[in-house]
Amino acid sequence: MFLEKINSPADVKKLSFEQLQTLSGEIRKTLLKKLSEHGGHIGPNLGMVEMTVALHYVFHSPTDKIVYDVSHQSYTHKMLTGRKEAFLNPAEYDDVSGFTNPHESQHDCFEIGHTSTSISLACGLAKVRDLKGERYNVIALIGDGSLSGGEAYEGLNNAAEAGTNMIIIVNDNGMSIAENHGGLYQNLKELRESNGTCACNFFKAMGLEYCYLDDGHDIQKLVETFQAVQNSEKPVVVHIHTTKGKGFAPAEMDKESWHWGMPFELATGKPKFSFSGPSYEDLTAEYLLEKMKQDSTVAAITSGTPGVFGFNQARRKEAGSQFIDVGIAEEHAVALASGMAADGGKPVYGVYGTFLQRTYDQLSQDLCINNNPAVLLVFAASAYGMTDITHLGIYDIAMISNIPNLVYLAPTSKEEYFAMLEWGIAQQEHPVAIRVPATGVRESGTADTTDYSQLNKYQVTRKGQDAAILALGDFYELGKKAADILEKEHHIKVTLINPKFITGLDTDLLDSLKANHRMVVTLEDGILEGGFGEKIASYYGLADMKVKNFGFKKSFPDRYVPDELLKENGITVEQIVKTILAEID
Ligand SMILES: Cc1ncc(C[n+]2csc(CCOP(=O)(O)OP(=O)(O)O)c2C)c(N)n1
Repeated sequence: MFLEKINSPADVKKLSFEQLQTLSGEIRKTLLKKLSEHGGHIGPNLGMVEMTVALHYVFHSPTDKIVYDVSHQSYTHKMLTGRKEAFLNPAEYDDVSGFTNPHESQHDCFEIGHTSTSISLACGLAKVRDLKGERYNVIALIGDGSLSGGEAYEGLNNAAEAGTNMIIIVNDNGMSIAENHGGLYQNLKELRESNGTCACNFFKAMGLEYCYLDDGHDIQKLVETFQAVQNSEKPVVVHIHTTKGKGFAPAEMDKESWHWGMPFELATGKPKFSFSGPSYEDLTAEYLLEKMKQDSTVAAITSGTPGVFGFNQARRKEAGSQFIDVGIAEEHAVALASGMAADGGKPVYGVYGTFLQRTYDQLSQDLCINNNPAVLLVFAASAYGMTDITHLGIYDIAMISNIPNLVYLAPTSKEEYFAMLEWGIAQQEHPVAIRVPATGVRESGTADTTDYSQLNKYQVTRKGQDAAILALGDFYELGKKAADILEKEHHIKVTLINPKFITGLDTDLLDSLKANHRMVVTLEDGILEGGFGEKIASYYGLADMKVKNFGFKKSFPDRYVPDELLKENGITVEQIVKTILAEID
């Protein structure tokens, strides 16, 4: 096996074209074995095998710098840069992350997981190289889907003016996670169909040099293409056509489902684990489809992740023009929602908390200053969401809840979630965001008849004394468990509160607690700094009330086990009980 002998890119350079082809076959087989046992980004990596081999054959990493966009497609790069054992040896599978990671290797430039940033990052590397008077190649590798993000355009615009070495490889497999959307993709299609020769050329119009390669799996052609642009003195776009999922029939046939996946049977493609039971994704899509039928102004918006709220291909078709995929353009999605809501539309934007991070200004400026009644559904905003350092879901409360006018709601059950969503869509007063529970669908069994237009009214679910637990959203169950233990094992009845409103204080209730409570405990599934609990603590500042905030300390945990992260941060039922007992016993 050639792969077993590859310890660095220098070993790739020793091989003949035929051997490089054999190596590619070995890599694809190795990828498939690991992916089938471990899960990961399947289609993107299968499509990048030959291109990565050719990149390392031609360029001289780490002197030449390769910046992978999202970097979810960097598995072959890892194999060729000293990390093959993490793919060949199951015991070492978890030794590498799913994204580029400078802590793992000097061949990885950045720790990255969000899209559309590679050209900007590469512009930075190229600029400092030039300022220092050094010479090497800077390469940004970006997928066609990721070109739909605003930062990619900003990067192209800047690169065009740089007038210096920068190689922008566009890996065009004709897909984002789902199908691409937007005007750019018509031009990419024309370019593919004309072998890169059509008169209308987006990249040339931006002032960039351009070349095209139709078969991104032909090693020799890839090598020749890269050699032609190596050491270019100008920014150049190398547009390469590849097949997402290349070499694995199920992934080639259903590219959307195979973008990322859990372990599967190699022979059949059948998933090894199946999840049954209700999910907020499916429930949300079904609910919205119903709403769309009743009201033609209801529209669901996604920024390149339709699955976030259950819009699979069939549901997208059913929704028709009431489903809008703007591409991977979160900033635009928020502003679009604001625009629709400004004139009587009822937009519902479904988004992962981690990706919403890039929209702070659109939330603040376009949406909230204008106080337009759009609805945002924030998914995986939880320590139980995605656990990679690049995809954390614990910053949203601090980010969103400090923007005026926005009403951010934290349901604790299915009934509450849909009551909030129903109200959010119907009302015309506020921008509303809902933090969709990330720990599974819990039914309370009781209809939620709350009038959410009465803002900031917390719900007391158990009346007690001495201590009150304010348990927000997903962490309500944790508070309830602590209250149960205190009652059953220690015969102490504490007050339990479901705040529901993240963005505002129920000052009447907080004041009333002063009468017979000495301490307030807050629980939130997010960072403490700037979060919900701090606002409660600050409100009680001068009062005779102790406040203990449970939440996560501000940090960038990586590939953590959620329950362990809770434990490290002292967020266990035992810890909560202990804290309360210490203060009131
Ligand atoms: C800001 C942001 N939004 C959404 C995502 C989720 N996401 C990961 S990869 C991807 C599609 C990327 O498509 P493309 O660049 O064409 O790469 P491919 O996977 O097709 O190789 C999306 C939407 C993300 N990583 N970052």
